[in-house]
Amino acid sequence: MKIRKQYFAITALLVFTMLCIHAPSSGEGHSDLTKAGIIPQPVSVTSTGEYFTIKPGTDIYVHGDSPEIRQIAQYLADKLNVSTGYGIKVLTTDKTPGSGNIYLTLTDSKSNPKLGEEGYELVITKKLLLLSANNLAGLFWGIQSVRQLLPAKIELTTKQSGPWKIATGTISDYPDYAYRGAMLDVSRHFFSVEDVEKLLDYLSCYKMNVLHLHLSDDQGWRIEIKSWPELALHGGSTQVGGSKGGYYTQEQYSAIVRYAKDHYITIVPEIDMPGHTNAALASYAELNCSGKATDLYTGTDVGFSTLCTSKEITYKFIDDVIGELALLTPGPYIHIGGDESHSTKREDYIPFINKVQDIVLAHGKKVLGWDDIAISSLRPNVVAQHWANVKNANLAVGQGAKILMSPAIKAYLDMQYDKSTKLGLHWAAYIEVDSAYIWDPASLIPRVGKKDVLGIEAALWTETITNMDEMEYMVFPRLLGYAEIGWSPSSGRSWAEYKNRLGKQGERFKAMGINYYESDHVPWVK
Ligand code: NGO
Repeated sequence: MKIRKQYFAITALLVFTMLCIHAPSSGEGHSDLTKAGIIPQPVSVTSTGEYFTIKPGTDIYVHGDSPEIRQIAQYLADKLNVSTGYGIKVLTTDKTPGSGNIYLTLTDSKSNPKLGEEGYELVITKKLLLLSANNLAGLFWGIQSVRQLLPAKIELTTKQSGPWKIATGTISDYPDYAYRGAMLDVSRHFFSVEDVEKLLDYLSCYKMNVLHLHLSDDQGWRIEIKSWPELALHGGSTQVGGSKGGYYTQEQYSAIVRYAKDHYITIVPEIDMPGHTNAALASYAELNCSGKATDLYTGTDVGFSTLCTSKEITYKFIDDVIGELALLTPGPYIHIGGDESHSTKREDYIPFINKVQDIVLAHGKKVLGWDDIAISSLRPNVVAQHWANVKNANLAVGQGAKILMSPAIKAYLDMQYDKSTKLGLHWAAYIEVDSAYIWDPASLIPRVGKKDVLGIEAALWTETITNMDEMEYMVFPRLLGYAEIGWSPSSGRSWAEYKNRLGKQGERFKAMGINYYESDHVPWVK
């Protein structure tokens, strides 16, 4: 009897220990791929219940020798080598590599058309981690999934001990919306090239493919324009609160664009007009109807400035600025602002916006503008960015335009989480992490459906945000929700399920050194 009791106790202990090993708390080393908890949630995941392990001797093989595919493979190797310390190499092959390796290959888009431009497939067996896609962007997004399949310590910047296990199975994944972005206002407070690059790193982790830079406003002009040098020199010299501002030289701006491109992100530059233009009006007297330059502005009011819409020189100025910007912009869009032009008469605003659209088109770019521009005659392929006015969104759709969804009540990253948040504003709403996630761009506005929506953009205005730490606090963890809304199918989406996946990301944020808001709505895994 005693022996049986002891036997029972030992068996129970063994089972318990095995359960502990097999059910790690944070997804680390989980053998069930469907429980990996990737954000954004992949379209389909099936598990085969075993592990692929990255170990000394693992290399990354690429099919074909294009520099771009090697660059993507090297990006993965560089990430893995820091924390594994394995010295993983990038090698070229034309046949499936041997056991224990990673293999990146481009496939014929006809063989898997549903993956589209940005989708990817991961087939993970005990022997091989195979990542394939129709295009380079798909491979790059697939790598972001691989990062999240590994333990959080993969993100640390010092050598860690393994094991580096990835559950086996298949992931087939592609985005719901073509445009998945964020906006950074570098005008109210200036952010350096390094800061912007850090933000680009973060966006790419969650498969976001656009960064919109709000380059001019009342408080600062942040891009060098060679034909109008005072814009940056004088108009960029200060910022909110009166401290020193800054601007990007064209070389620096091009470096940002290149860095973004290497992360499969498009930069959308914005020059806001005819309102939000005090920095320009302070730099050049001739842009004012009065012929007198204004003072630089370091407060946070809106709606008091306007370009002089009746002067010829105004359109020469715009043509010069858009011309230089278009040459710096490989992406399709130039954003013309158009919001809150409260000091421009409606009868002046409409022809102004019409003319500016034509200037952008003449420089070979497409027009993006805040939804206010919908009262003008929208040219073909214009995109209206919805932020506050539902009527404008409907007006835009009525003219055949697509909508980019940035509703301030849901997607403004400068909105406070709740009453206790020290940074940010709350004129539109308090946006807790759950509220940021629980909405659908295809049904938020009556009569604006999925076919009308180009995508989603989360906007960070920076009246109160002065540095990277503060930026991270407002961005994380809400950004992941926006990324998921943009990428994953909306069917079956639920906060109750998402919050657990988000909770597991906390240790990744920590490993990446991100200053995030530890919302008590989220079950953080410590
Ligand atoms: C508004 C305004 C911006 C402010 C922001 C603050 C738009 C499109 N124009 O959004 O100038 O910075 O709110 O939340």
